[in-house]
Order: sequence, then C-alpha cells, then structure tokens
Amino acid sequence: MTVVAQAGTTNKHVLLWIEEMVKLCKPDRVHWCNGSEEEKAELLKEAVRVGDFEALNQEKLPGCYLHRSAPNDVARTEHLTFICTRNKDDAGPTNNWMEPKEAYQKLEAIFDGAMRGRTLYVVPFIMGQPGSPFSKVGIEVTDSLYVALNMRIMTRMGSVAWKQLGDSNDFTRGLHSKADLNENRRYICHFPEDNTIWSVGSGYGGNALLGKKCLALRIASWLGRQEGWMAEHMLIIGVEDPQGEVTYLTGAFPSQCGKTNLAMLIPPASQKGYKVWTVGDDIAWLRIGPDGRLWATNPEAGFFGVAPGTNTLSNPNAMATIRRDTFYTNVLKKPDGTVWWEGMDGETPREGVDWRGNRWTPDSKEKGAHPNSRFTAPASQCPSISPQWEDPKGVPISGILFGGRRAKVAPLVVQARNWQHGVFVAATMASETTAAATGKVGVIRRDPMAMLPFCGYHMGDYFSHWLAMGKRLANPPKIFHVNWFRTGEDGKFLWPGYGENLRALRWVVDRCQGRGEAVENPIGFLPPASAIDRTGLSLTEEALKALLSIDRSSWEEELQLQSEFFHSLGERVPQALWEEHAALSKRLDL
Ligand code: GTP
Ligand code: SPV
Ligand code: MN
Repeated sequence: MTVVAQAGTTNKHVLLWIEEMVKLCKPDRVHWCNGSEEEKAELLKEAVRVGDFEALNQEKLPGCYLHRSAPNDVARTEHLTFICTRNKDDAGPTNNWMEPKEAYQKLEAIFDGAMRGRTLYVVPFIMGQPGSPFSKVGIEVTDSLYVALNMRIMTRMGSVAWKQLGDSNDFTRGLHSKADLNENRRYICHFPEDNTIWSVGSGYGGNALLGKKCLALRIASWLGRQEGWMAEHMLIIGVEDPQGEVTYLTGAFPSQCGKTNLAMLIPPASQKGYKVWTVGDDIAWLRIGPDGRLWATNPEAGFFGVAPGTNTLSNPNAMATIRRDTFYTNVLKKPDGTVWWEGMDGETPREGVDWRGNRWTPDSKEKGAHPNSRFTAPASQCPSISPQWEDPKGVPISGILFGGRRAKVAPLVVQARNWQHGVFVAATMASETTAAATGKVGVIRRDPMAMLPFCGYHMGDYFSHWLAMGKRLANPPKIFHVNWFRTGEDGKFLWPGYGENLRALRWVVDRCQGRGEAVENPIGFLPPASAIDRTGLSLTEEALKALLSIDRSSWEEELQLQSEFFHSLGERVPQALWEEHAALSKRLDL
C-alpha cells in the first residue's frame, strides 16, 4: 500500500494523473513538494542519509553538496532520446522516433513497480516567470531526490506552480524514474501531441531534470511552432556601453561551447565602461512584441553549468555564484571538503576523491572531475544578473549570435546579410562534439541553431518557422556567426576568448545600432581588422587578420557539406534556404 501524503493541490486533472502514476510505479510513499525552506532542509537531510548527497565543507562552501552519479550516467544520451509523434515524418530525420503506443507500452513495462521501496516526489514547477501568460507549468513525478532538489534551483518550484495552474489541465506531464540505471533500459521519450515526457533509467541533468531540455526545448519548440513563438538553446545578455546604453543579444552555441561563459562575461581592464548583464545562460523563449521586435525571456531559475575550465580568470562571476547553496555533480572532493576540477586556478590538490569515489593524486590516469561535471546554482546569486532577468515581458533583442567550435573555416565574427541569410547561416552551422553528450568528442557535425539534439519536430519545418517569424518581425534582430575556437598551425586557439570576447561583441553591438565599419565578403559582412580593438591584447595584427580570413578551398568543401546536410533532411527544407545556398556558391564563384 502506498502512503499518500496531503496533496498539494485540489486540481482534479493532477490528482487523477498522479493516482495513475502511483499505480504504475508502486512507490512506498508519495511526497508533494511545496518548495519551502523547511522542505529543502528535510530533503537534503534525507539525500545525505541515503547517500545521494555528501555535505561539503559548510564553513567554506555553505549550503553546498556533492553528488556522484553512476559512472555510466554522466551525460545526455542522444541515441536513447526519442520524439514519439503519431506520424514519423513529424519528428523528422534528425530525431529518433518511436510510435507513441509502442513507446508507452515499452516504458510502462520498465516503470511498472520501479519505485517499490522508494518515495515518489511530485514536483510542480513553472518554466518562465510566475504569473506571466508566457510561462508554462510542468509537473515532474520522480523517485530521485537529486532531481527534486535540483529542480528546486532550476525552476520556480512548489506552491507557486499550483497557484499558477489552478484548475487547469494545461500542464506538461513528466514521469521520471532512475529505475535501475541500466543503459539497456534507458529511454527519454517525448510525446509532444500529449504534452508528456517519460524518462527512465538515467539521473543525469539533461535526461532527468525534465523542465530543462525536455520541456523548455523539445516540447516548447513544438508548442512554439503552433503558437507562433520560439524556444531556443540560447544565452541572453545585455551589453552596456560607456554611455549606459544596453543592447540585448542572444547566442546559440552547442553544448559545452561557451554559453555560460559568454553570459557571465567580465570585460578586460582595457575596455573601460563596458559591462555585460546576465539574463540567461542556456535557454531563451522568444516572442514577437507589440512593437514588432523580438523579446526574450529565460524560462529557468538556475544554472546547470560545466565545471571544468571554470576559474577566477575565465569566469569570475560563475566562481562567485557557486560559493554557496550549490550542488556539485561529479567533481573532485579535496581533503578539506571543498571541490576541484581540471582547469580550476590555484594549486592542483595533492590528493582527493575523484568523481567515481576513488582516491586521486595528480599522477592518476583518470581525471579528478568528469569532463561533463557540473554545478547547479540559483541564478539570483550571480553578481552580473540583470535587473531585468525576471521581467515577465522579457528583454528586446537587437542581435542573435550563432557559433560553435570550428578549428578552421569560420572566422571570428561575421554578420549575415539579412534575416533569411542569417537563418541559412544558422541552419548550416557545425561544431565539434563535446563531453555534454555520450559518444565521440571532437567530431565535426552539423548542429543547426545548436538545436540538433533539442528540436522536438522536423528540422525542415523548424527552418520554415524561423523564416516565418522573420516575416512577422517589423524590426528583426541582426544575425551573426562567431567562432572563438579557430586554431593556428600549431593547433592552439588563435583567439584569447572568455572576457576578450567583448572585443567582438563591441563590433556586433555597433552593427546592431547601425554603426560600425564592415567589409562585404561572399559569406557576409566582416569587420576590418581595425574595427576590433586590440588595446591591451598581445594578439598581433597578423593573427587577427588570420582570424578574419576566409579560405576558399575550405569554403568549397563547406558548400558541399551544407548541401549534403540539406539533402539528408529531405523535402521539407524550405526553398529559400536552397536559394541562399546557391547564392553563396555564386558569390564564392564556385
Ligand atoms: P552547456 O551547459 O553544455 O550548454 O555549455 P555552454 O555552452 O554553456 O558552455 P560553457 O560556457 O560552460 O563552456 C564550455 C567549455 O568551453 C568550458 O570548459 C569553458 O572553459 C570553455 N570556453 C568557454 N568560452 C570559451 C572561449 O571563449 N574560449 C575558449 N578557448 N574556451 C571557452
Ligand atoms: C547541455 O548539454 O546543453 C546542457 C546540459 O546544458 S543538460 O542539462 O544536460 O542538457
Ligand atoms: Mn546547454
């Protein structure tokens, strides 16, 4: 018999659905989360008791805890992620597909009794601002304390969500169980036609925190297409100039390609008077305002950021954000109960406990922290958080950046000729794969709009939606492609990156404001080397010119790869993008 505590809501649709889920999963207890401080303390205590969390040094890192995942469960598993639409073609060739009935049956067999001996947590949450007509309510049912506690940081969780939902049936139904963490029985299934997500066999962030990639991108992109808005894998920032004028930009870079870092950028000393405000670091919901401009909100309430490489030089704002009330996943624990990862500044610890729970020394072959180790921290703790970050109407966007890791081909920064050309640039973007998903790292793949793993429907239809949105915008943002990761002949990055990226942003902002010099080039508008301020930078003019150069033979190959990619997507690729491809080919004179 399951013990059901006092329900958090009288909403009949919720009560009925929870009853069904309880029948299926057969937990010993049901806990309705309310999001309170008392509840947080209680859940933390329980998480420590069962070994999900280890308390860290509470003097140096107050409110911070460490979680070690199963070693086979450290990243998103794209090959086990499915879009389950009645018509296979609606999921499109870039998504794995399962027939909905078959998927429900297959997963039901795994969920059946999966929570025996466990507590089922009912986690109600809002993606977006409470009370805003643009926000969405979700409910995640889970047997993971790690998930319940992380959702409390990443979303507006608890009573606030019941209040927003009222008696409505309009909420995303998320069912999650760790089950036995067996990869052979791991599935992350989305049913956009039912506004439902079923995820089983993984406790990892992107697979298990259902508000994030599953709801706020895969389901939301589907809803956005129907309702005339967009859900994108984008950071949101405000760039303030010395006159105090703030220009808002979004940026779509694939996983582990620098969104959190750019979102928290601190300008170098030579760039006096500039300041970057953080609105969001991973997801943007974009709508057309009554003024015909594009407005962006961050539906999340926290950061689930990459730990390795984060340090007081590369990202001081992140370091300040994660000093308290932060959950660390798969980092190294030092003997003094604080944490460390590869690429942190200061001394390398002489010993510690690695992400697998084994003793570690600098001579160990294993990394101390997993390459996809993460921190979960409230966005409100970020020193650069924008005063506008919780404004329900969002911020007006003047420019959109697209980018990835490209050792060759893509220049430091280039502006698209117009919206349609920008959509083409974004649709054909590519990047080297990273540790954020399982599989080989460093392989170039096409990742349109950084949405390849996150678009909940046919990629060709998604391109059409982008084009249609542009037609509805009286004043569309300017579109740019950036690349912080170009390498020289020695294989080293040519561009210093991080805070120095502001130098490229300055040109972007100038162009958005109708200022700034540009040189027309077959691939778009490029800054002349003189338009990028090198004050205080050791970068030579020669290196900067290399960063801004276009190699014709690699662009010839690029054109070929772009066309292969479009062909692989089939007939739903809009004609306008094929026309852009032909026009590029003509401009390159190939
Ligand atoms: P997800 O959370 O997976 O979506 O990642 P993200 O896009 O937010 O990437 P993040 O900012 O966490 O950066 C990922 C890795 O790239 C980290 O190890 C960073 O140190 C590194 N990185 C970020 N920005 C730069 C840059 O400008 N130059 C270089 N060379 N590395 C960077
Ligand atoms: C990403 O992989 O793009 C992330 C982390 O931001 S996850 O939540 O796992 O998707
Ligand atoms: Mn991401």
